[in-house]
Amino acid sequence: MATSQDRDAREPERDAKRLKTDARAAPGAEAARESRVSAFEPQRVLRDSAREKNVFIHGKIDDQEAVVILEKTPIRQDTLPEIFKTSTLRLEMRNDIYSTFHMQPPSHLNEIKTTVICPATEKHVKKYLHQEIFLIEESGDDYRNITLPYISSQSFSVQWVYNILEKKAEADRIVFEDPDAHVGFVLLPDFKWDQKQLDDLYLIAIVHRRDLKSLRSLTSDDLPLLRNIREKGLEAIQKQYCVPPCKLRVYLHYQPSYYHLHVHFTSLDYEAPGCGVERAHLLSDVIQNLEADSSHYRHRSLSFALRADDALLLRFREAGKL
Ligand code: M7G
Repeated sequence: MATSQDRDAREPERDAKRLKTDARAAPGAEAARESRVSAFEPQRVLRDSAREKNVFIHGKIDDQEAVVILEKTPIRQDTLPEIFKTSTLRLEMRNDIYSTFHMQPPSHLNEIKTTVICPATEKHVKKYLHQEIFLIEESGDDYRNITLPYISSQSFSVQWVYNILEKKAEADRIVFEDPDAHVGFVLLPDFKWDQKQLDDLYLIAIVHRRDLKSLRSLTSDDLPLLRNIREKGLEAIQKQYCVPPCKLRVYLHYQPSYYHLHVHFTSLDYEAPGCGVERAHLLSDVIQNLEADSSHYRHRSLSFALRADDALLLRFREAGKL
């Protein structure tokens, strides 16, 4: 049973939760109108998961290609009293000590997180389509000869990143900024996180420098930048959300989807998509590797998984590397 001391210790965390929740409350009708979600005409399900309780749908909004992602969000502890008090219940079955119900909470406790990408490119549609995956082992030379020419011509636009750095979008969501041109970055909630509970906390730190595409771009010259992100990012998250560094997984993706250097901060309790060993590189390991060898990421082989329909996979195949 929780003591009053336990409760006091948890209060800042709860306050952080509540604070964010209240700040994020927006008039639903207005938000829907802005993104024209109600005009979405679904055409096919790209992927769905009963376990993750999400579905990725390809369709159209006013004749424009669109991808819409629907996701049921975790149940917040601070809403439990209200859920039990205000929901309607219908008994499904009862047997001995066991019973199951259909519970219908009021609509504000029953939201579906909705992400809209419109206009969506063919690459977006492919990103979310369920596909067989293959592991690639990319040497430093493979990066320079195969991957770099490909990503220079084919990668997703990073306009959304520039909009954040230039405060043209999501400015009100920034949790912390170090404006320094060399070691500075912007820390804000990833759009996968609705900020309603800390269980699936997910923030990204986006560097101000525009010359760093990915892990492969890094040398020991970038250590001050990486150390700064680790130190100030962790400090800002502790301050804002009362989540200590030992509860966070801090990493870079290789390959990323967006080739502008950024670092992921996710709750250790949350198995974030892309936190597996074939994609996530812990920031602390990256720092140590660069401390030991400035050109570690220039030469070392890096493994990652690619989907069957990924054009980069085709290039590796054509080069006889698969
Ligand atoms: P990534 O490693 O390049 O690729 O990470 P991934 O999307 O395959 O993981 C980019 C991160 O930025 C992801 O965690 C995305 O969810 C997040 N992200 C992408 N977009 C387009 C936005 C956006 O517009 N705003 C915010 N806040 N996050 C985004």
